[in-house]
Amino acid sequence: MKIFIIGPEGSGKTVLLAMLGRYVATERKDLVFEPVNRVAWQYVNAVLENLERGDWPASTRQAELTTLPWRFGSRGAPLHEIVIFDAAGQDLRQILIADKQDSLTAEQRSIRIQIDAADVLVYLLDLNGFLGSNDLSLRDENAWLFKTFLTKPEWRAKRRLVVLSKAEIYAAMLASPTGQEAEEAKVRELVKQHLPTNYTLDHIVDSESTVSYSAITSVVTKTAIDHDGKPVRLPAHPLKSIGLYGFVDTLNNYAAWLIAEERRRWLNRIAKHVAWAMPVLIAFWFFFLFLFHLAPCFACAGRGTIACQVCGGSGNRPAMGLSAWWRSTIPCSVCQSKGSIPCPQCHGKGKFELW
Ligand SMILES: Nc1nc2c(ncn2[C@@H]2O[C@H](COP(=O)(O)OP(=O)(O)OP(=O)(O)O)[C@@H](O)[C@H]2O)c(=O)[nH]1
Ligand SMILES: [Mg+2]
Ligand SMILES: [Zn+2]
Ligand SMILES: [Zn+2]
Repeated sequence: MKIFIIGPEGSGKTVLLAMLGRYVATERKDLVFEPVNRVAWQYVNAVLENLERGDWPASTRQAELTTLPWRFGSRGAPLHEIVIFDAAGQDLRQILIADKQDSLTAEQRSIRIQIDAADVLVYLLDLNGFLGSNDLSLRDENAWLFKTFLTKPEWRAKRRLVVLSKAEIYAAMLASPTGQEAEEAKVRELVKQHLPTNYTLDHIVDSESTVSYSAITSVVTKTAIDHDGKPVRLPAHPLKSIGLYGFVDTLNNYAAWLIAEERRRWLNRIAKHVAWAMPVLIAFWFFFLFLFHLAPCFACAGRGTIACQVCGGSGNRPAMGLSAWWRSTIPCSVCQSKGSIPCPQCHGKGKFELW
C-alpha cells in the first residue's frame, strides 16, 4: 500500500510521519508500525530527536521526495508492506495548482507520478494556518488547494483522508467527540465554517461520501516564551499524540481492504481465463477422443489378431500321448489351426478403445 501525505508547507506532514511509529510503539501494543530500512529509520529518528529536544524539524527541502518503507499491521497477523512519501509543501502546492505538467520541474513531475500511483492520499489541513493568517491571498490559495485535492478527478477513485492537523488548537471546538463518526462530522463542520465561502460548501458536500475526516495532534505542545518574549508552542515531554487512534486504525483497515481487493481481482482474472479456456479444453478433449478412435490397437498393432500362444503361431502343436505314435503334430484347438486368435484388447476390431 502506498500512502502519500499531501498538504501545504507547515501543515505538519513531517511531524506526523515521524510520530506514527512512536505512537504505535508506545500506545498501541496491538499493532506493529516499524521502518523497514536504514533510510526510513534515520529519517524518522532525526525528526524524533528534534522533537525530544523540544524543537521542531526543519521544513522539508524543495525537490526532495523521501520514500519510506514500513511494516504495518496487527500484531500476530501478516504485516503489510507500506510506503509513505514525504515531500515539501512548496512542491505539493505547485503540483496541485499546475494544470499543465510542463510548468513543473522534473522533480515535481516525479512526485506527481508517485501521488498518482498512491493508494491512499492523506491531506493535512491546518485550519490554524488558514485562519491565523492575515494574508488573505494565502488563505484563499490554501482554500483553493484543498478544493483541488477534493475535486481532482484522477484521485477520486483513491482512498482519501482529510486530517485536521494540530487539532489541540481546536480542542475546545472539538470537545467531547463521541466515536469516530461524531468526530468526523465535527471536523467537517469546522472545515465548512472556516473555508472562505467562495471555495467551499458544494464541493465539500459533494466529496463527503468518499472522503473521511479526522482530527489529530501529532505532538502535544506546551507554551513557552521565545527570545522576543512572544509565546510559542513547543513539543512537550514526553512526546504524546492525540487522535492517532482512529487515524492508524483507518490506515490498517485500508491496508486489509486493499489486500482483499487485490485477491478479489486475482480470482476474477483467473475466473475469466477459465471461462475462456473451458470450451477450448472441451474441444481438445473431443479432438483427442477422435484421434484415439482412429488410432490402431496397441496390443495387436491394428491387425485385430495376435499370435496364438499355445501353438506359437504355427496352428499345430506337438502331438502327445498315443497319437504321437503315428504323427508328430496335431491341429491347435485353441486357435482352430489358424495360428492366431482375436486380440483380447480390442476384441478383434484392431482399433484402440478407451472403454
Ligand atoms: N501545535 C502543534 N504544532 C504542530 C504539530 N505538528 C506540527 N506542528 C507545527 O507545524 C510546523 C510544521 O510542521 P512540519 O511537520 O515540518 O510541516 P510539513 O508539512 O512537513 O512542512 P513542509 O516540510 O514545509 O512542507 C512545525 O514546525 C510545528 O511548529 C502539532 O501536532 N501540534
Ligand atoms: Mg515536511
Ligand atoms: Zn487389438
Ligand atoms: Zn494355436
